[in-house]
Amino acid sequence: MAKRVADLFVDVLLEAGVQRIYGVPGDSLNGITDSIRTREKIEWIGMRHEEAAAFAAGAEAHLTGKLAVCAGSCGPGNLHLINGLYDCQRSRVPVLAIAAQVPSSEIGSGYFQETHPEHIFGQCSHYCELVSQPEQMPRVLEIAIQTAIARRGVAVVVIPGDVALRDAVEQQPRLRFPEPKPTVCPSEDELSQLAEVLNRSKKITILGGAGCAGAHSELIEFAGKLQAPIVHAFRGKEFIEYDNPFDVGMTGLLGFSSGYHAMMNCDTLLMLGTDFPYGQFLPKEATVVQIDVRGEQLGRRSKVDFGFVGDTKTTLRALLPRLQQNQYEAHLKESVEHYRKARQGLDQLASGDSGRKPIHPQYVASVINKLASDDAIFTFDVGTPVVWAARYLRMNGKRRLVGSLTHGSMANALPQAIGAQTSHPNRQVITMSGDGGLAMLMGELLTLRQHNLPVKLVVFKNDSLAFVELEMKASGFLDFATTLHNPDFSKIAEAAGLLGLRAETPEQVEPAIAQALKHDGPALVEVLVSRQELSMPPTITYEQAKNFGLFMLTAVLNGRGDEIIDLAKVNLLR
Ligand SMILES: Cc1cc2nc3c(=O)[nH]c(=O)nc-3n(C[C@H](O)[C@H](O)[C@H](O)COP(=O)(O)OP(=O)(O)OC[C@H]3O[C@@H](n4cnc5c(N)ncnc54)[C@H](O)[C@@H]3O)c2cc1C
Ligand SMILES: Cc1ncc(C[n+]2csc(CCOP(=O)(O)OP(=O)(O)O)c2C)c(N)n1
Ligand SMILES: [Mg+2]
Repeated sequence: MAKRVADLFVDVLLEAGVQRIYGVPGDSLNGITDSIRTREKIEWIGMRHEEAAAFAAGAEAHLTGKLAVCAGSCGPGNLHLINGLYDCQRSRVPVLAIAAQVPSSEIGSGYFQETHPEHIFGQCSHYCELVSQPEQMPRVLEIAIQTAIARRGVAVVVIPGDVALRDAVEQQPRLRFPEPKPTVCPSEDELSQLAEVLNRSKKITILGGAGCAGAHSELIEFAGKLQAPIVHAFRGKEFIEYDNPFDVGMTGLLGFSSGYHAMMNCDTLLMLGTDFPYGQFLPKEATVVQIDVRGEQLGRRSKVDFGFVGDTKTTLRALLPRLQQNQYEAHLKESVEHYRKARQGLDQLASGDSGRKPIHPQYVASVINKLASDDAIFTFDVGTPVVWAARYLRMNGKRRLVGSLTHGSMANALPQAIGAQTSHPNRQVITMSGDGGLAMLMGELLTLRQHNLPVKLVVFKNDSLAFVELEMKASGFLDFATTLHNPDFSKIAEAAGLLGLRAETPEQVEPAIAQALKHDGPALVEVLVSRQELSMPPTITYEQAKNFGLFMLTAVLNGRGDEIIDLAKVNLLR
């Protein structure tokens, strides 16, 4: 039998090392799904919603660094991919989306289910092209894959069902898919300039992000030479926080006061591989030096006095021999001491021994952190679980974090856990799910059972969209539209074939989570946590809140009344 375009399509995916496709089938995808049916080395992972398929592929790509694939049928099928694909694109993970299209002869007629995926996905991809005739294959697919890998992001191939079923013209994939791994270093002149700036600074703070991945030892040596506290942006947490005597926590709305102060009190801020988006938390007066592998990132978030294109590891290696040992210790010492105190304060909030309801979510997070394995993969919903993950999950270089941190979409945790568990069958995968987030893509509980994925879900059940409620309060709005009338999620889990458990009091939390983690299969623990955990400090009036603006929100998120005073002082006494 002649090879069909769909077969050639799957040949190319195999050549690119793709092991699975997350998706929902449909008539227009039949050529491709039928070709996968006959292959041993590539698997179809059926999901219940295409958005979840895109999130799952994104998590796989984040964790492996390699291309992952999702697919949707024509019209509504691939339209459902969009939110997950935006997340993948914003997080810079290599994902290929296969968007099937209506029959080629009908395009432009307003046919049943017709949409124009080239326009729809244009905004959330680096490459998005229609295969309108067999002669374009495999080239279009090969370019798509190479683009996703090289530019780290989304590529979309749109293919009408009938084109996939036609005879292939080319018979073999032509390309291999080299992943570019160049070392990028600033020039000799730039390195000298950089060394000169750093050598003459006393109070240096490093803000490191996800671009520091793989450069841990260089970063630590570098900070030691500069006596520089290291603040991390959230996506850098998993790569920076562990085995790090210079760590002073995160900054930003959810950050620690120590991270904030270390940035505000420095005279030179060195931004390394970060796209930390909140300009309000960047110092205005300090000299700002930024190093990023992408030139277009320089100066995006703050003024830069010196900007250099380089990858973190290569640049730091080249720079280290040019640096003198900074003799000024006070800035580092003060920042580390501040961090120790801030950490202590947060740990105190994570108590669960009162025996009284409601349960503090901080306690739940600290139990997850304590009981999780050394190489657990954590996913966490956008909502207050983001706060608890940032503050209570301790990294060690093996544990991994997956969130929707740049796109900031709800309902990410469960589908990302599916991608994590499918691609890492021997690792423990734990979600920190919001009750709002879980309900949004709850159908994916069925995917866990269907594919026997032993994901453990911990649901922070606060019967509200608590994060939004908090933002409303902090901005002086009356909270509205945030109450959730929830079912018993443990019973829903049971009905879906998972182990379902419930913790109503603090002493039930640890046994329930421990039991779920031991369970040989998927499990869900619903924990009834307090709704208004991060409440407004009572001594602050609305008028004051207005004046403090963002600082107020930070203090509220911190959950400790004393912090507002601290931040107010910094703000007002300048
Ligand atoms: C509800 C909510 C609240 C949040 N609150 C906070 C908060 O309080 N604090 C916070 O920090 N974040 C917070 N975030 C996350 C925030 O939105 C950003 O996603 C995050 O701060 C970005 O982290 P990053 O800079 O490490 O990663 P990215 O945004 O991914 O940036 C990485 C940078 O590194 C560069 N890079 C990549 N590889 C290399 C390399 N090898 N060498 C050099 N450069 C490289 C990239 O070009 C990019 O510029 C929140 C998110 C949500 C959803
Ligand atoms: C898809 C989507 N819709 C709406 C929002 C706005 N939003 C951010 S957090 C949040 C509440 C999340 O609620 P839940 O999952 O219950 O977590 P909680 O904050 O209550 O812990 C909402 C509605 C969003 N980020 N993404
Ligand atoms: Mg909630």
